[in-house]
Amino acid sequence: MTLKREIFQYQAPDEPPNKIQVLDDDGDVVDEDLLPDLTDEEFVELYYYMKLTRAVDQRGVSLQRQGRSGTMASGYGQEANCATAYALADEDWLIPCYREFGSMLTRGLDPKYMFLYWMGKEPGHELPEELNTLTIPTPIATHLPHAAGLGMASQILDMDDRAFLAHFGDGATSEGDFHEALNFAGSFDTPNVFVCDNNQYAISVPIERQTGSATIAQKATAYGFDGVYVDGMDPLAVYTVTKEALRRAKSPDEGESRQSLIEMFLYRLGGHSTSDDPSKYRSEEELERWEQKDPIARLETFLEETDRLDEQSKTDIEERVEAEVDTAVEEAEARHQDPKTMFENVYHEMTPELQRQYEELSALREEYGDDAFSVEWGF
Ligand SMILES: Cc1ncc(C[n+]2csc(CCOP(=O)(O)OP(=O)(O)O)c2C)c(N)n1
Repeated sequence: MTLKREIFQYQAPDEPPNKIQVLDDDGDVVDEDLLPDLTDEEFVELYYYMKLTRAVDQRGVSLQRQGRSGTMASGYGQEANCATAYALADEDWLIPCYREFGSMLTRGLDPKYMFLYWMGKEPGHELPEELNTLTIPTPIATHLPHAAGLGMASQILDMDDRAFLAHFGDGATSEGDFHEALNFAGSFDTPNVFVCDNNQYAISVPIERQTGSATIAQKATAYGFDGVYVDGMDPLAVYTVTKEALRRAKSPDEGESRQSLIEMFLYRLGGHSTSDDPSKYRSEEELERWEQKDPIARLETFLEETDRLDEQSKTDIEERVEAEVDTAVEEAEARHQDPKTMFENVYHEMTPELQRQYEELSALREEYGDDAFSVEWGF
């Protein structure tokens, strides 16, 4: 049977909308209107944080390969998340995810916390309170209801001068927690900015198997707020859209939603984690295509072409970053963590099964020394 008139009013777009972009793949400005309003020093500072993030990332992978650290999820290629944190005010809150640790470093977190975290040492979770930054969650999307809850708490406490920005991957959008958080934020009108780092894969599952929507950004409509689709490997575009989303979160104009869903469309240039071999599910050609969009190279070209960065300052930043990473690794390695704590800190009292596991590990350590627990695990 065919109906006499069309009753479906909402139709899925066939094509993704245009991506918001300030820099093209070569680092040339393509949209002057959206160029961030930053000082020369601030532009270079953002670049410094991105370089620091990559250096921490590379060292993290190297330490894991040497058996000096556990599994880590590399953020190689995703360093433009530094730009979301760079747009935050001190009183705002960052609710990060494991791959977006660049945003945490940009918030002022000492890189030693990242190494402690990857080494499985507990202080890696005990972040300085004044950074208004939650610790890294491992379960996918569980931090999103926390972000919405923080937004609601700020309303109850009449703290309407702050926003709550959360990062998550495309895979997270298939979790109930994602829908619950965005639904909650839209219906309670909380000051939230949700940032999906859509790197197009959840481990080996491609984005086509994650959603039938043309974009993640368009999902915002269903929760009653606005979405924006941005080139996630263009740090200047990411900064501009985040700044705007934060303004709306704190004081939306008539007709604007307080919440935003930002989709950073990008690519992870490394593996899912140090346990992953992406060549099993991605082609060499695809990787090479996305390597041309490297966010650090693009910002670097922009800074050089606009006389904000020269060879000397580039070398200075590289040396500074290397020294900071050396110190951070040294401090993290020096921190002793008794493996017993992983059994002790689960429940108030160790259950009989945990007690049994603890005794087994103790016996192995007795026999083999600390090699007994240097095993590789994946997530
Ligand atoms: C609730 C839950 N289910 C499954 C996993 C296993 N897991 C770890 S990372 C990951 C993929 C997540 O993909 P995405 O959200 O796109 O983020 P990305 O890793 O690509 O940054 C999965 C399924 C988990 N950590 N938590």
